[in-house]
Amino acid sequence: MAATMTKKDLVWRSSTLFFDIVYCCGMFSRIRWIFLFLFFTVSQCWSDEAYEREEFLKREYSLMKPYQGLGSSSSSHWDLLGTAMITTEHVRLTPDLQSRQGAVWSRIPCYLRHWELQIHFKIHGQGKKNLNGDGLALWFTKERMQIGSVFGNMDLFTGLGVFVDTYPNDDKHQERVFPYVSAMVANGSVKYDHELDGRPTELGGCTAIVRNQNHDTFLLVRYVHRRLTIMTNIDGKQEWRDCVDRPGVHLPLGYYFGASSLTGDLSDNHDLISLKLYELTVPHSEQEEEEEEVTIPSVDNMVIRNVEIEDQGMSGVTLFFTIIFSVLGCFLLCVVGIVVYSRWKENRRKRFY
Ligand SMILES: *[C@@H]1O[C@H](CO)[C@@H](O)[C@H](O)[C@H]1NC(C)=O
Ligand SMILES: [Ca+2]
Repeated sequence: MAATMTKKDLVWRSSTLFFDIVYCCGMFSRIRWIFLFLFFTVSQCWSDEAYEREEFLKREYSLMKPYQGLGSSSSSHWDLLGTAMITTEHVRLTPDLQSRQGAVWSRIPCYLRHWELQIHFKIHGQGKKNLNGDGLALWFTKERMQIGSVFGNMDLFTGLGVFVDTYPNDDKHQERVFPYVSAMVANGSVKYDHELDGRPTELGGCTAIVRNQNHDTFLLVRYVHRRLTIMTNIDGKQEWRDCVDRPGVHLPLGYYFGASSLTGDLSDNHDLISLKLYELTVPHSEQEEEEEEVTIPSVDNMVIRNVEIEDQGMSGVTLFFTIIFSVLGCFLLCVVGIVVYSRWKENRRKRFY
């Protein structure tokens, strides 16, 4: 989509520039008509491409402007939950206020085998860097409409979660720059570890500086041939960058799309501008191997890492306090020893005189 837009923009810009040149040279009769013809042919081709893409856009799983009737009317394909609120410009999952949870959930389970979800979102607020939170999540899960601790959704979910985590809870692993995008697939018995920012269960991730940006920010989640791909388009350059690419991801059919967000002591506005779901078509021959039905979400060769075991020995802070207390303890022992010794000496002297 984004690429198509850029191409069109380019055609438009170069065409106006060309007109200017043509006008300047004063030869605007024949050349202009030839060029006009060329221009319309070319732009027609590109809009055809865009039109074809539009055909695959599944409106029943997409959320776009205008949001009239969203959540309330019976014809709406989405439900609102918690603090989620509609304006003309966006669906605000949470405002920049403490302790809020909001979500939108698709009403219709999705039975498409190959799909791509494009999310246009905006995270912004008053808080200084790293004094904001907690981020938002996209879901493709068995459950829907549950308020909870995992970016506003329930823990122990079944399915796929993609997180845009804007607050580093885990201050031991400073090497990671936040906001951080990551993905998790769970079968209903795996907890999201908030204190470790989900590290033990993540399939992969990347840093994504998405907060308080003046340009548009997008995320793409693609699921084709059991391959999960996540890309970001957050620099205002209209190009997709790789973030997660993981084969062997097994997701059942008939789950629900959703988006949720949570604020705690720290907050942000978490706004959704659009969610666009595209059905992707793949050659039939390649589909055969995937005929057997998945009932429980899983990822091939996935090991839930125990991050606590990873860092062996004492952390810097523990070591510091251990040393301080040992030194203090020794010092105290010496003082007590000296006092006791001098008392004993004094007593002995008193006995002699
Ligand atoms: C759910 O996932 C956990 C962790 O990967 C695994 O130990 C457990 O066996 C799975 N349960 C089912 C029912 O597949
Ligand atoms: Ca976090």
